[in-house]
Amino acid sequence: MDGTTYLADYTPHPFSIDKVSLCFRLAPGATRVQTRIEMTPLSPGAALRLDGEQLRLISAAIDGVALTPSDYLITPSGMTIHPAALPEAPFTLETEVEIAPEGNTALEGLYMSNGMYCTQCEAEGFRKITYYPDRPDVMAPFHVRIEGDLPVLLSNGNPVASGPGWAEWDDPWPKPAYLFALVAGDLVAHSGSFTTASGRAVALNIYVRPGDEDRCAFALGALQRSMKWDEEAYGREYDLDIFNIVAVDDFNMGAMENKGLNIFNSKLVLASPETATDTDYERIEAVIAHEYFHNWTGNRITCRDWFQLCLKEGLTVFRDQSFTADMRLGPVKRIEDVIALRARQFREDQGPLAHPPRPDHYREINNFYTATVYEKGAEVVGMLRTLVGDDGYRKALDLYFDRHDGQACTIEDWIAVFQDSSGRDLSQFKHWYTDAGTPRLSVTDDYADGNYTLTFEQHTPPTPGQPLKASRHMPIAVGLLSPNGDEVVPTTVLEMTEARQSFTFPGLSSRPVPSILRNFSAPVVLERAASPAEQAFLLAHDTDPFNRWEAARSLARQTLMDMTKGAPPKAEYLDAIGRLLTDDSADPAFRALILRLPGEDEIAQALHASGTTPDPEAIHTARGALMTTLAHRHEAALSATYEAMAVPGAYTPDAAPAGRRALRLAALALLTQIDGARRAAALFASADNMTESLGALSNLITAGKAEDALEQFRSRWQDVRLVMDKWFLVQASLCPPETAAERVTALAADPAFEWKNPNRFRSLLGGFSANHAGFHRADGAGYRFYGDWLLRLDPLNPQTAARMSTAFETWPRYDKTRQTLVRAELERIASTEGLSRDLSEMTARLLG
Ligand code: 0A1
Ligand code: ZN
Repeated sequence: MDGTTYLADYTPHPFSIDKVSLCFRLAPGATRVQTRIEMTPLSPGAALRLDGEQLRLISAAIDGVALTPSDYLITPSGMTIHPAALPEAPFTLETEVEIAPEGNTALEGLYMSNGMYCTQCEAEGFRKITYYPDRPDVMAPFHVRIEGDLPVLLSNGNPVASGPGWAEWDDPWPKPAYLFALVAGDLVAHSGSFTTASGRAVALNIYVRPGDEDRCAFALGALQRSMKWDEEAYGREYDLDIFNIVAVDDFNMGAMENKGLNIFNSKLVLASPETATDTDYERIEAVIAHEYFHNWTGNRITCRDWFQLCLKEGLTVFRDQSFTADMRLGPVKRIEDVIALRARQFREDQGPLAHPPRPDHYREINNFYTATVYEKGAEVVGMLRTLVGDDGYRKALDLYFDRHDGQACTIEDWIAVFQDSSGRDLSQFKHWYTDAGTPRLSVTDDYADGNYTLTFEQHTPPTPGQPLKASRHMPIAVGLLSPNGDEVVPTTVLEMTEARQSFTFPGLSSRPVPSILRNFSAPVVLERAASPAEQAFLLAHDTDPFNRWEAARSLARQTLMDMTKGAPPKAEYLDAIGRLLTDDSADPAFRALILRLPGEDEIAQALHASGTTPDPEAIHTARGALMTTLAHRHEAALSATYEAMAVPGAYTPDAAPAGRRALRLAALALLTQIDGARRAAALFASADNMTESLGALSNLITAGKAEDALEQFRSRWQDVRLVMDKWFLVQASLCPPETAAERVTALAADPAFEWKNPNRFRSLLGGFSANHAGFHRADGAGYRFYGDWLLRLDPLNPQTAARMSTAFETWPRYDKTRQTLVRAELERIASTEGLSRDLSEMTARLLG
């Protein structure tokens, strides 16, 4: 395809960049950027190609001599200096350009958010700031001078000098341009410090807009905990005198790991009990950790090219997941991660957007910041750790840091450190990086003469461009239970490498019950026809918390799938929930996870995988009916749980009280089906924290009794942007599906719908696409509403428009009528004149 970049075409850059000095003279409509690059030619006779977009060149000179227009060629994507104009020895290139941050609505490069200047350079935003080889394998130390009449002027590295209206920063660590950052504005800092293991004092600052400083304490604590954890778990210390975080309201993603100057979406920094939910707190801690961990996995060791994105992202997600597991309840965190993996990554892998963790071509790299690169990338790292063991993993990581510090690396380098440190051959394992698709793993068992044999078969369905799949090397963690519930074989990791493979456990006095894929040891779909009785047995007896939850989940899923075809709820499931509700030995957070039913999209995914076309209305009805049945059946226990889980005293976001609130709200969701929303209304009136306030409001919306509460909520929170995002989100995602399209149309016309703000846009549109039956309404009104808004956003912010288009990725699952409607919508978008490269790549891939 035109404009496609291929992994196979990689060539090293023909110049080394030895030092970069930047000087910014800030002005909203016309910022001047002077750039001085010291470089050495590595390949005599090569032209110098510099990326650059939307720049107005003022001047260019080499070694102090101005270039004339015949020395270079400028195109919309960059500048090429002819070889004849270049010295053969090291030289200095100086340029000056003008840019307009004020008009930058795409939020890439230098832009403005509420009067504050900030930057976003990953993946290819630096080219909108100055002419530069904007590729991750070009690493250099940066010196930055900022001139602007603003109280706070920040960049990467350490501060070296400042005065009224100017500041200079020096970053000694060579870095690629995507890690460059600049922030300037009227900001206040919430400050603290950290002393590293070797005694270096690091100043910590969280910069926010005046008025927000009282919502930063949790983020600062999370940063300190992250710094300590990385020292203990990975032996990694911080390497500058200062670490700054800035919160911005307009941001396309969650946060960004710029060296020494992380920039965050304000929703992932600001938290107070009144404005943030338990889930927000957990996510803030995880993302603060994620960005901080990038300092070593991403910054000190970066990616050779953007195809290697999962080298930094998969590993860093794996690290942040391990961190959260250590800070909170490990098994609960693992279950939450698997729920998210299935909801986002399995869904992606089963549709037209499937791609490997390491793709081999792209048109727009921003379209590859996906669940596959991030979450599946993390699963692949987890499998490596399972294969080499905890000590082997630490050894491999030590080697990785020793061998590659300061380099831009590939997945091959990464696999090599595991091979070299463990002596194992991981060539077959590499398919996890290069192949798309979720393997299906089926299993049969046999018991004879004391020998129990498990036989596995693996098969990966075709994905776009990859019709045939090699067998994967997968760790399958298995335990065996005796019929009385005792564990007779503790967790054992079986290594499957063939398409079909058997493993025998000798010396068993009776046929055991297998617990397969413990802790979800490989990201596969386990196809095993376990009876409801066996699932209930595992839920009661398995020693592996993940598989206990998994047993309940598959019982619930199967029950719901059958109910969409008219079957009654399964007795084994209803009884198991009753036992769990009164099982006080189980942690509340764990019980909450079991009590919460699979979402409608998960049921649709499961129906499709089993060969049935999902009917969104039937799924919605079945899910509601099962909730009502559960509520009637267990009313007394649910009510007792609801009362018992009330958390006395002042709110804290810790895991234990958060788990109690989660269980309380899970019970409330069922009780609301039968109590006329009495409890939800009372909780809404009395709640002193956002977790319970929003939980109560959500239930009132589902019950159709929220109009007054929504008004109250709005009048209380109309000036707090992040809370108003929630107001949009809960209505769009939870309102009755039959009239959801009308509801979101009305919400979109509300003056508070500031659609140019990505958080607000995502709240309404993302909320609506999560309203499964509403979005997929049979008349296509949902698709049309959604398509209209993508088209409206695209000219301003193509990156967010493209990312949001993934709502359409499941269209091949549904009936012909819906398929036709979605295709028509996608074709309408694709044929729109002037469509961005981002959205046109997405629509082309979605259409297949
Ligand atoms: N590296 C960041 C993700 C990120 C990517 C692109 C962005 O552009 C808007 C912003 C952030 C991370 O993994 O957190
Ligand atoms: Zn990341």
